[in-house]
Amino acid sequence: MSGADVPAGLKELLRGYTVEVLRRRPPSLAEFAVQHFTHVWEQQRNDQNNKRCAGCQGVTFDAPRPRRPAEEDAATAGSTSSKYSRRKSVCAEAYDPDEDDEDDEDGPEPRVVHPKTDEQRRRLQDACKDILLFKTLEQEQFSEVLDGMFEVLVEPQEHIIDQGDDGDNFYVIERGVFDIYVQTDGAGLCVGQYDNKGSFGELALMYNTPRAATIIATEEGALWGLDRATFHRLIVRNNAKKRRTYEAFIDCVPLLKSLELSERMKIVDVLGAKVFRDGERIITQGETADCFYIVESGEVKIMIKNKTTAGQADTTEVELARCGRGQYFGELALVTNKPRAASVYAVGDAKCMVIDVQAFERLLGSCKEILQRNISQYEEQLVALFGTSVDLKH
Ligand code: 1OR
Ligand code: 1OR
Repeated sequence: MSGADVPAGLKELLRGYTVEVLRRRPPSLAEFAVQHFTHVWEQQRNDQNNKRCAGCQGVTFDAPRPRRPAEEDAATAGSTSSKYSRRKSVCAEAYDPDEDDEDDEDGPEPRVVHPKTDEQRRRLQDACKDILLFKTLEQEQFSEVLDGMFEVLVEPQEHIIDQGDDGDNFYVIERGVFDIYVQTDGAGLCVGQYDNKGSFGELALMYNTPRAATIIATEEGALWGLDRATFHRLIVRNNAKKRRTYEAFIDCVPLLKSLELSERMKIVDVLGAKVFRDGERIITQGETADCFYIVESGEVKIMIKNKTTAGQADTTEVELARCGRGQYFGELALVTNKPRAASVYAVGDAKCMVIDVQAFERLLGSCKEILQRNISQYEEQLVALFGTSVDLKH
């Protein structure tokens, strides 16, 4: 066939597909081709639509719901983006954080700023200080995130998110208890709860999927929302960097070996990173658990409180084990739904990846067998060490 017979763009199209195959190594080439070319096609359509609608940011909002007091405040304070309007219809943009890396040809997108009083900013900073998704952001990006957040007051029984809807905002909890419901076979099942801390609503925005769960306030509360466009610009782009940083490391974490590459990448997308100084306590025995750790560098030691023969707690601690690079800890309380069984301290400076309990349950369910097996080993070691037999799992 002569060069003139090859339709324009074909080579680039096939080259793009080949590069993605080599990079992602999908299990099914045909299935991946469908996804890849659908994505390319949708992007071309979006580009055309965006050109037709100059100035439109490609996001359609339904009629806004009635505003609550906090939203009114933000609006009258001159905030610059849409408020708490629920997103019903969005263009299907397939997810690829790598492609999201650069500012588009039209230059950087406008920065969204919701003005806040000093008191609001203080409350916001406090609510955001432990949010894992923000832990790997540069300072500049983090302050853009804070600028872009707006306060949302909620009432008891209010549905913040409904499963199946398109994603509009990401939410950080300032206060309040929120139930997580997942619909299976027509029945809604409460699968978990956020208790006055944490965040939700990231999945639909990260992967352009319908909302995966329903979130209902059980009492009056307060949230901070971040709109989809700002979330994309700051968090999803940062995920591309995170994937590159952690790809090699996560590939050699023994616990995660059995997962598909795409599943391992989903773990990277939601993890946070924390550095602990020599001697710093990471986990406290007896406390309730809300996350799980993998050691990225350095070492940690697991210490358990000594029991006297009378069965009373003693303040001295005994070292049970150490964990180094690639090893995990803090799974026991999450698997057993019990308080932390031991305390954990950094030995020298230690950097850990942190995964919250909801992501742990969602993403590591298929690793439960390995986790259970290791917990059985703890039980055997306990017998050898203390001569006591304990059933840690029940
Ligand atoms: P989203 O944008 O899909 C619903 O909107 C949010 O609920 C979701 O993001 C998560 O932030 C949050 N499965 C799916 N989504 C969950 C889950 C969850 N928990 C919280 N969310 N599971 C429960 C794990 C305790 C797995 C259920 C099978
Ligand atoms: P966690 O969520 O209970 C403390 O928080 C963590 O320390 C725990 O999860 C485990 O990851 C770890 N051997 C090794 N690691 C342990 C042990 C253990 N207990 C807790 N962790 N044991 C065997 C003793 C020779 C003691 C079992 C009670």
